[in-house]
Amino acid sequence: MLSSVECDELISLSRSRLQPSRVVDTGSGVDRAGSGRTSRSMAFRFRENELVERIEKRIAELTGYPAENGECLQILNYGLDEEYKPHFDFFPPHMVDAGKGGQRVGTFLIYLNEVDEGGETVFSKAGLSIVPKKGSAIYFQYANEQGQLDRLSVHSSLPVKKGEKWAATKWIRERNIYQSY
Ligand code: PD2
Ligand code: ZN
Repeated sequence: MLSSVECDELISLSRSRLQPSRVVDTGSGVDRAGSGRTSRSMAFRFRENELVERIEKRIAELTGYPAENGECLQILNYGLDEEYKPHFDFFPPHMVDAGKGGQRVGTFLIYLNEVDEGGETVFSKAGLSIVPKKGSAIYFQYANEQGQLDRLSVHSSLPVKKGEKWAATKWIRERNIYQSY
């Protein structure tokens, strides 16, 4: 998906902008620093620079969804023992903001480095475990056109046991996010 140089460039552009990751509290709808996610992250603005725009175009070509359906590209950095506990990427249906692209339908996750130990992405119900490989990506969808959500998509990032982990995520919505209705 990405060359080694592109991976390194994403890491160096994001490093100084990392913040503790936040999760949306599915009970209150409040965005908060969450216990299930101990990584640090940042988001590039849509088409922020030439590299980000090129990656956004590539994701659009591969998924068939227009780049405008993609949320801003997020960079995740997990240090030792940091993880992302099991979760769904889609929103609880009552929290979907219909004016801003609607529900999430798929996730495009790119690995930016190789982790010395740990850091696998695990789909426990689907029986899949993916070892991060620099420049490679996974893509999974969890919503169909009837708005049905696939609970087999529950997934996590296992704790990093040696080294660190870098990844880039593009969450894809059912509609354009950047145009208002
Ligand atoms: O970094 C990962 O492997 C991971 C695992 C689960 C990323 C996400 N979810 C995500 O970005 O949603
Ligand atoms: Zn996820």
